[in-house]
Amino acid sequence: MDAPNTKGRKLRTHLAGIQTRLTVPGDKSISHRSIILGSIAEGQTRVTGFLKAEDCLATIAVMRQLGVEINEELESDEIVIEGRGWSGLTASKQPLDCGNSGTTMRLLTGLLAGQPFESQLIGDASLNQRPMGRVMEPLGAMGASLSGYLETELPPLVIQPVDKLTAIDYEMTVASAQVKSAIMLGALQAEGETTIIEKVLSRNHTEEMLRLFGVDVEVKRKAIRIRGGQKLTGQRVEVPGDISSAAYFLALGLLLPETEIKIENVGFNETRSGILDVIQAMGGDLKIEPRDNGISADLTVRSSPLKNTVIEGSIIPRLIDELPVIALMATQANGVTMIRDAEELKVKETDRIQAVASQLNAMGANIIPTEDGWLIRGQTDLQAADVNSFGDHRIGMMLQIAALLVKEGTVHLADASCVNISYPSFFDTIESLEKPSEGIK
Ligand code: SPQ
Repeated sequence: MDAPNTKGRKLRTHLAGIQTRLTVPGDKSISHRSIILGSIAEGQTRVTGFLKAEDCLATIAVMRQLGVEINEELESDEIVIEGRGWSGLTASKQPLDCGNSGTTMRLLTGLLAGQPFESQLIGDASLNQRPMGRVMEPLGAMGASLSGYLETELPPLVIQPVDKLTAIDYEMTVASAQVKSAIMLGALQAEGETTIIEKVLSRNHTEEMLRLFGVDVEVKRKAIRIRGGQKLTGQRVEVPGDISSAAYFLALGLLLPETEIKIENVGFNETRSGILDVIQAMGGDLKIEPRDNGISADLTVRSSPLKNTVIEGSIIPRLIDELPVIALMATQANGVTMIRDAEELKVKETDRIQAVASQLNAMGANIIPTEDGWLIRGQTDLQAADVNSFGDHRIGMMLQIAALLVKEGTVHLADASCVNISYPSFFDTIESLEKPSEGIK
């Protein structure tokens, strides 16, 4: 495992009055899945718009270790995967390093549970603290042989081959797309038909992409049915911009005075668009222009006085990764915002409930962390401070947006290079923001 990359950075501060348009890099969830599904498909898969960031590059490296040929076409900016089918993967002599990526480790656990060789999955210090029991339990019920570090449910994980996997009926205990996806990848290698019942819907990229690759997945309300033994066929995958990356610029456009920001070609999927509902509930000026491709939209935001809101219940999985920057928006709104039912934030790359509260409070915010969210007092003046991302890309990027609201002094971010996990060009885009004379055409 590589040593963590912990470079600090003096953040850009005090920005006002910008009119700009930009694009954000490809969707992280779809990029991971394009590599994993392309690898087990028969034939070639070509991916455009792939996110070349540390998490997705970890998925590529792992699939290469399992014998898959994955090439970058420099001229066309495509990733080309020579699919090996379900039976074409080969054992890796070395452990499979998932880096910082929960998606890589959990989806790979589902895939490797049905393979006829032993695998070891390792990760960095953050990933080693993230719960894997949530995938070990349902896959174990299918007959998979999985063990965690020293009999815990934490990584590293060892996956032993078994004679066969058997279909299960499973009611999800957490709203998690990673768990749901791991079960689906196991189910496709199992005898019989697996049923997954979701209490609260989580992002549905795996269901949608399995269908694209020719798999019959039945989704009726909260029940997913999937038969074992189905093959995947190589496809073309177009990855739209990541709404989780766009979220930082949506917040910026709303919070900065005299500002308009248009973000083009952002992935538009009902299971991921909770932040847009929240912006509207807070009275934000947001224009959504869906594109003809049916998968993305152009989003335009303008400076707005925001009002407080309550965020809870079934919307939480639809905006879980955006909650740190939504919390920042709430520090500038009128009144107290309450966010609850978000206890999953405690088991992300860091404890995001504590990280958001401690770092924004260090900048002058008034946030009370709770067991499952925050109480956030609005209209607080943010001031310069030394802050820390704790190695969590979403905390680091949120703090940079907060710094742009600071009028005086220096904001230093420890562990700034973690933005490379999902958005390597983030600080370049921040540096390029300026006030053009003509505005958006
Ligand atoms: O991959 P990882 O590390 O879990 O990344 C995060 C993120 O903030 O980028 C969470 F920390 O996103 C998850 C997301 O929270 C990506 C994901 C997916 O692609 O399936 C699903 C969500 O996690 P979960 O546990 O709710 O399924």
